[in-house]
Amino acid sequence: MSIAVNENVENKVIAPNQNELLAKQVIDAVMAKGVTEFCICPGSRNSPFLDMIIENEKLTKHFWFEERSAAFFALGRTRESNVPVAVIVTSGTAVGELMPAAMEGFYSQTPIILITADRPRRFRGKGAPQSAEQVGIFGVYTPYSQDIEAQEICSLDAWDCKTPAHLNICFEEPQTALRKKNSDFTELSTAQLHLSKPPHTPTLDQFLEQSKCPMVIVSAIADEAKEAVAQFILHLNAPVFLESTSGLREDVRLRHLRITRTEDLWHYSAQSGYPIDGILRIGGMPTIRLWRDLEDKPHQILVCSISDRPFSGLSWTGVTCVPLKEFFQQNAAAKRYSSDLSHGWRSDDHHYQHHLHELFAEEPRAEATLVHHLSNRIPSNSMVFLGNSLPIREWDLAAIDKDKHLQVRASRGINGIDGQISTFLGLTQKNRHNWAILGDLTALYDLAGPWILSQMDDRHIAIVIINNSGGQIFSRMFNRKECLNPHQLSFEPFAKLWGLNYERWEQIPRKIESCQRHLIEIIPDNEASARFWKRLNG
Ligand SMILES: Cc1ncc(C[n+]2csc(CCOP(=O)(O)OP(=O)(O)O)c2C)c(N)n1
Repeated sequence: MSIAVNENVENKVIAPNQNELLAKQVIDAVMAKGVTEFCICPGSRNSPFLDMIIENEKLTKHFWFEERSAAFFALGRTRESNVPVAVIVTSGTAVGELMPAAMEGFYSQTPIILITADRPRRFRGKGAPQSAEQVGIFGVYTPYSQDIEAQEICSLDAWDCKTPAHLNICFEEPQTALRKKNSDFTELSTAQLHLSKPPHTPTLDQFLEQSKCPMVIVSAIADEAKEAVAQFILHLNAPVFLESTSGLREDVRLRHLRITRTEDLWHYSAQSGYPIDGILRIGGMPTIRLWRDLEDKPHQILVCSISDRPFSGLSWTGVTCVPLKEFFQQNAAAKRYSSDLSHGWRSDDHHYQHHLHELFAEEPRAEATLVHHLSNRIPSNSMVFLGNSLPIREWDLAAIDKDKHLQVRASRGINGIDGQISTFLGLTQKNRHNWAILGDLTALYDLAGPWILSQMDDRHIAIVIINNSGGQIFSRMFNRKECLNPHQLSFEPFAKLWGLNYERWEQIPRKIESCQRHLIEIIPDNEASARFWKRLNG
């Protein structure tokens, strides 16, 4: 039987450094059980634990990027040392990856402790990026489990120390927590707002009636809905961010409305005379940062989500879940915004794009530049699968604008870095060239994926691994190198293992020969990438 110790408490007072306090309480409770060894799988959600554990010299730390192996390693260490070992993972599929070790630990009576970071409870059922229903996820295999938010007690006193235990820790959003940390308690009213009843979900008509400066974001949509959505945006005439998975990013008809700068977007749009007061999201869950910022802006920004998926991704507003093609065909004659309103912003964005292209020339080995050139050389009509956040961000920003009829795909249900090679191989088509672009850790996560190749008929497959020696998406978030899981591995033996033709590129060749079954390792210059981002976004 699962012991759910803490119930949801509404409208409680939130301390400024709540994430640190909560993390400390959990680590203290775990150490009180004699634990001195931790397997750490860094991610953004579990970051409140990291400094605390790394700085504690009494603790032994093992860094992993692959949660399934980390949990099995903890299992082995626990059996060897006769003392429970803890595994700390981030939210999302990282949690699911602990299941096999939990099952083994249950039947072999091995007391590992599974510590999973989660988003605040108010996100549950919302399908927000990298958040899943984690409470009770291991079922009977973790007879002791606790779900804990700030100011609740973490205790392992009632744990039998024989079977795996699960501690699910709900951290406040990093930016909310940081803002609270840097401010006084006058912020508490905003925090309490988060925990109170969500405002109602506006219909499209209500949204258009109320929003004076809206921005549209189009994320993944079905191919059949593309034309109806394009027509709707054209008529609406409001600035739009087109994610590459929308299939509309390169649509010339929308070019004059397309915004490309996403960094500090609130600030820059307002500075250009267009203070965004409403976001109209169309399609899947947006990947851009702006969407996450919205969590902090209830009652400041009006949000209208129209999707064929039932997830709003925000704790404080819902979603209109409809078949997109029919919905936008019926709503094609929506309100029209004047071009004058957003003229300043769109022209500033144009300068930004110019600067971006200058940087492609000046920083030829920056990762985004390499993605730009790669997008140019990938054959027209290819399917392009983007495996993880950084390549997605880079493709959205830097891929060429020419419409080559690429079919861009990504697995953005819950943003896991697991299973990406296999998903790509499953998506490949016989009548297209198929290209995957993956980070090195993402590729390493799915080393067995190419197993299926020998059972697949002939098709053009190129697996591109951007080997930047670790999880560089975290380079701006963590000061500590170990959190990036740095390494010096080469993928040449991996290609050989699965009979793939191997190429190593430091620059993208002018002409790419036909790739039948290729593994291409791209080696960017990390310093050039850092300079690139700094020069682009200041
Ligand atoms: C299964 C899973 N575990 C952990 C994470 C957290 N996470 C997000 S991106 C990332 C690092 C990815 O590194 P890499 O594939 O090398 O890509 P890069 O950031 O360098 O482009 C991690 C660990 C996740 N999303 N999914």
